Amino acid sequence: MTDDIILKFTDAGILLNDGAYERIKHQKNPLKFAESLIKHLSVPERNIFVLTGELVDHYLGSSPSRLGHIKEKISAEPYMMSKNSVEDLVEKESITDDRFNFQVIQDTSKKSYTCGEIKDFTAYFNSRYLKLKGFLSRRPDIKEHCPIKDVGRSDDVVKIIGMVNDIHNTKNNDKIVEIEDDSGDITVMVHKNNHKLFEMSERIVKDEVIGVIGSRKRNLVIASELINPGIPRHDENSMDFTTVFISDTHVGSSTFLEPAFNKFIKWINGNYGNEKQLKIAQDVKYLVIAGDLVDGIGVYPNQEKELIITDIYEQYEEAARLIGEIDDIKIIIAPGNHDASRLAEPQPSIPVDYAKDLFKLKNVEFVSNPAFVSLDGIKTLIYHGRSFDDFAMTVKGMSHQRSELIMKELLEKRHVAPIYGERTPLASEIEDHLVIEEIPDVFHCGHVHINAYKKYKGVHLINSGTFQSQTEFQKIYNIVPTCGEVPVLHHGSFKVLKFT
Ligand code: D5M
Ligand code: FE
Ligand code: ZN
Repeated sequence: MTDDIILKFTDAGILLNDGAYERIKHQKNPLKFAESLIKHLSVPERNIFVLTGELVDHYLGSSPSRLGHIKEKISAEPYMMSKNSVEDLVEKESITDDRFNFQVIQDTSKKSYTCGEIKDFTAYFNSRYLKLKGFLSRRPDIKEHCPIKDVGRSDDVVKIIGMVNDIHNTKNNDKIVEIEDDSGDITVMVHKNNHKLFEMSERIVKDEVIGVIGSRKRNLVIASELINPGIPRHDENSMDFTTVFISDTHVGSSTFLEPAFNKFIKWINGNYGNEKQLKIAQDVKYLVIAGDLVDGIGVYPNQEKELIITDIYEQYEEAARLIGEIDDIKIIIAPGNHDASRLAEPQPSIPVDYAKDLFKLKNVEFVSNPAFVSLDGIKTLIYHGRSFDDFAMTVKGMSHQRSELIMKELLEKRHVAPIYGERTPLASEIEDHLVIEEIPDVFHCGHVHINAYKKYKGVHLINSGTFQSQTEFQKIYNIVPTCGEVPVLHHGSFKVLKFT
């Protein structure tokens, strides 16, 4: 029954949020109710909508004329995600504190359901293709593109947009990129002697969407330009406060550096550090935690040998005890691959059941991975960084040590995890939530346990390292972590404070 309801809506291109699903499920005849609701919503083709509980309420209590309003409301906001719905689930005294202007712009927690049908898989890639093609189509250089199936009809300059199916080198070491769109597929060749272009082609990954300008030669397109969806240079927003970025604390692990973390907590509360550091602490308004708050259990073989707390609930209790010491600062927590959230990305926020004590803290907000939030107008894209493993392993010149290069590439590709089916588990839902829809002021990641920073086209790319010393697993991969080095944006300028 449950799946039947979801299936009916996904067939009509409608996503249900938790509230909507609950209301529909409790109708006398849920399937009949679903059918009549879908009829009234009349979703235009190719658009994906999120049906909220509030809209179902409107429908339940409305006359047909009121339904017109519902239609309007949904149609106007096809991709809008409403505010974090986690608070609906917890009894938590919410703080109405005017000092903070915290807004969730995009959070996928409880917003996405998949019925697990192969159809979802197609819908997922269609959604990705259409969104990324949208960015490319706005670029003057590739605006006038044609469907791949029409390439053979003209010998002129070829301009196409496609999703990458495969990349390999020929015997001569030229690059071959197989791309497809919704009309067909074609082989693109990049000559090794076209040095600059070839270098760019080395950074192409499977399943990203690119634009190609070139000329046709028999059944090949010889590329002269490769185009990313890209980002324009971003104007900086002014900031009269400080935001602190951490990740990968791994509470519960025997390698969690509690003394360093305690120093950090003392500093953030204004009770530790030299004069300069204390001055920074005074202005801290937000603390962002980009995943792997706890070490979790069973994440990799023999992990339990390195655990001090072997119960996930107790790990979160301990995290709540430590973080609960922080006063007067808004704390935003996203999950990582060690947290108790679903592993497939987008990861919904940490489930309430696992982290009750944390949820009770009045100054803590929980968001998904990835999440897009506004901190007093500073737009911050939070992403744990699991896809960095795929980039480090498969793309020339990329490594865990230089994650800022990967972050730059993700921004240009407008997707936080383009490679499908490798190390990063992705949920094939009917909408691709991993597309970077809006340009952030700050792109904050973790996962690699190594600090990194770069200002790219006006965007702060920050990797916040770790509070965990090297594990046995990381020894095998030769990953040397930077521990207790905390990046901050102090009135817009980047600084690192050390707590080791
Ligand atoms: O990741 C800790 C570190 O280990 C980080 O630098 C990434 C690396 N790592 C984790 N999983 C993998 C896989 N599967 N391949 C390669 N490198 C990996 P953490 O998420 O904290 O365990
Ligand atoms: Fe980690
Ligand atoms: Zn991680």
